[in-house]
Amino acid sequence: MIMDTIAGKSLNLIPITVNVFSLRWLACLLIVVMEMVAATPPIIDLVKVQIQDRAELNRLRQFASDVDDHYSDWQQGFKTIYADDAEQAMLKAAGFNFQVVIENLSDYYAQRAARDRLTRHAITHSMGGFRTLSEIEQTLERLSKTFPNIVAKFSIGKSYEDRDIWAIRISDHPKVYEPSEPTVWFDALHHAREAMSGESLLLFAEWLVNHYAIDLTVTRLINSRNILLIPCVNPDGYEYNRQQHPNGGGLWRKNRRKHGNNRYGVDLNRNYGWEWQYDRSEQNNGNYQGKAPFSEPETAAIRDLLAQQTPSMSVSVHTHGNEWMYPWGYTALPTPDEDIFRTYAAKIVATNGYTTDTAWNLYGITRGASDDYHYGMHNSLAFTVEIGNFVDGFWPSPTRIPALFNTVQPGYQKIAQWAGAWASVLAPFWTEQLGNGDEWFDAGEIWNLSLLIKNEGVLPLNAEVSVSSHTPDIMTEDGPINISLAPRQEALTPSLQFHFADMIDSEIPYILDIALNYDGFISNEPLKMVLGPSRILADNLTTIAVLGKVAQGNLVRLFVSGTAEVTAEVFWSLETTTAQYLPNIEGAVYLAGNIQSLLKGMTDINGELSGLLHLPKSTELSGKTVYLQALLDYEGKPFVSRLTQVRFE
Ligand code: 0X9
Ligand code: ZN
Repeated sequence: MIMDTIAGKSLNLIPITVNVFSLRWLACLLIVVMEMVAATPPIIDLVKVQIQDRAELNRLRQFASDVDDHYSDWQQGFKTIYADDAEQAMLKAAGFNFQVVIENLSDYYAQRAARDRLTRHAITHSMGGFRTLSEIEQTLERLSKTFPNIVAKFSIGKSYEDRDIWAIRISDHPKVYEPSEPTVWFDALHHAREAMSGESLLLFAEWLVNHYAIDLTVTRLINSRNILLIPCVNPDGYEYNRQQHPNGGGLWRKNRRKHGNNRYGVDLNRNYGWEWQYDRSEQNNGNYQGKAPFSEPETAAIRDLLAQQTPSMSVSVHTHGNEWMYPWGYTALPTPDEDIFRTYAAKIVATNGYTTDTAWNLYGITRGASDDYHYGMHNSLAFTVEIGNFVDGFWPSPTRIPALFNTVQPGYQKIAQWAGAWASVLAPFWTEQLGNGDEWFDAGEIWNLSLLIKNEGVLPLNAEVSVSSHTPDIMTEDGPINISLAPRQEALTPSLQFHFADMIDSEIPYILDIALNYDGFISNEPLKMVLGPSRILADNLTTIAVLGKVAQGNLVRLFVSGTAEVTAEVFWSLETTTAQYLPNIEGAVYLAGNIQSLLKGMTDINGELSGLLHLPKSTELSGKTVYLQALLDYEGKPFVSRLTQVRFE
C-alpha cells in the first residue's frame, strides 16, 4: 500500500512531453526505486570501528549516520555504530577498520526476547517483552480507570503523524494541576528504540498506585506532589518500530518527520531550544536536530506543558549506559548548581552503581537536549538517565526488565521526594537533665531529646514534630515543636523532656514514635532506645510498637525490635476478661481476647521487622486497649515478648 501511494505520487510528476528519457524522468524513476527499497527496513548491524583520535572520530561521523554517542568508548580505541551494508561499504572505501559484532541487530534482539520470554521471571508484553504503543495507552487508561482518585490521563498534544502524546498525573486531585503542590516530571521514549525507558515509567506508576494508602512514604508523595509521567514522547517512532519489527528489536531513533528524498526524522533530544545551534548535521543523521528549535510538535508540546506545570525536578529516561547525568550538555562549563546536582546524583548512584557526571563529560557536546532546556529555561533540577548496560542494549531480554527497573526505582522515588520539602530524621541527641550523671538512661531519670532533622528537598520545609511513647513508663509533656528548614538545610530541634518511671525495665529496647506533620500529612518513624548500661540489644529482648495515631481507620506501622534474623509473628487482642490459648502454641496462655495475627516475617540483621496496618473502621474500638505480643522462633524455641498495650482513640 505504501508503495502504491508513493508510486502514484511520483508518476504524477512524469512530464507528459514525448521526450521520454529526459533526466527528470530518470530522477523520478530513481526516487521510486529508492522508496520501494525503503519500504523494507534496512538490515542493520552493530559495528565496532577502530578510532585513533578525535579527528578520526569526526571523520567517522561524516560516513556513519548512527553513531552510538557514549563518549568514553572511543578513548578505548573504538566506536560503536549501527550501520547497514551500504554504509559499511562506504566506510571500507573510506579506509576505516571495523568489525561486525552483531549481525542484523534487530533480529538478534527479537530472537533473544522470544527465547527469554519463555523463561521464568520475565515480564511478557507482546513486543519482545515490552508494551506496544497501544498497550502503553491501555495501561494508562487502566490505571486512570482503576484508580480514578489518584490517576488521571490526558493528552499533552499531538505528534507529527497526529497521534496523542499521553501523560498521567498521579496526585490526590489528579484531574487538576495543583500549583500549590510541587511537580515532579518523568518522561521517556524521546528515542523510539529505547524500550526500557518507557517501561520503567509504567512500572513506576504501577508501583506508586499499588502502594498508595499502604506505604506512608508513597502516600505522602501522592498526596503532596503532582507526579507527571509521559512514558512515550515519540509515539510515531515507537509505532514505526513496532510496524517494522512487531516482536521487538526495531532500531528507529528519531520521530517520523518526512524531509523528502527518503529522509525521515528529527532527533527529539536535539530539538529543544536551549543553546540550540545548527551543527551541519544531515537530515538522515540519527542526531539530526531539526530546522529550528522546537520545530517538532512533540518537543513543542513538552515546551508548552513545561511552561504551565513547571517541575522543580525532572527525569528524562533513555537507554543505555548505566548513567545518571545532569546539565550541561552544550558546554563543558559547570552549571551554577553543580554541587547540588552532584550531591543529589551521588545519593542515587549509591543505590545502583550507575556513573554520574555532567552530560558533557559523559557524551561530549550535545545541543538541544531536554535536560539543558528544563534546567536552563525553568531552573528545574533535570537529570537524564540511561538504563542498562551494553549487553542489554536497546531491547533488553525480558528477563532483565524487573532487575533493570530495580536499578532506577529508588532514584525515581528519591527525585519525587526531593521535588518538594522532605524531612528526614538524621539522628537523635539525648542529654541528661536529672540523674546519676553516667551515660546510660536509667529508671527515674529525666533526659532531653533533640532531633537532627534535614530537609532533603528543594523547597522550604515547615513541619510540626512530635515524639510520643506508647508506654506510660516513658513520658513527655513537650511538643509538638515547629521547625522551618531551607532547602537542603539541617538543624537540631528544640529539646523535648522525657521522664523515665522509677520502676521501668532496663536493657530492653523501647520504641518512641516520631511524627512528622507537614504538607497536610503525618508520617511516623521509630526511635529506638534502651534503658540501662547495656546499650547493646541483648538477643532475647524484644519490643513491639505501633507508630502513628491509633485511631479507627488510620494507617499505622507495626514495629518489632529485638533479635536478629528470627521469624517473628505479632498477635493482637482486644481487652477482655477471658484468657485464651494461642493457636498452635502448646500449653502457654498468651493473650486475652480474640487473638489475631497481625504481622509475620523474619527480622533483619538489625533485629527489626515492620509492616503497615490499616486499623479497622469500627466505633467499638474507641477507648479500648489493644494488647500486642510477638512470638519469635528463636533457634527452634518459641519465645514471647512482653505485652505492649496500645489504646485506641
Ligand atoms: O544522545 C542522547 O540523546 C543521549 N544518549 S542516547 O544513547 N539515549 O541517545 C544522551 C544525551 C546526553 N546529553 C544530555 N543529556 N544533555
Ligand atoms: Zn536516548
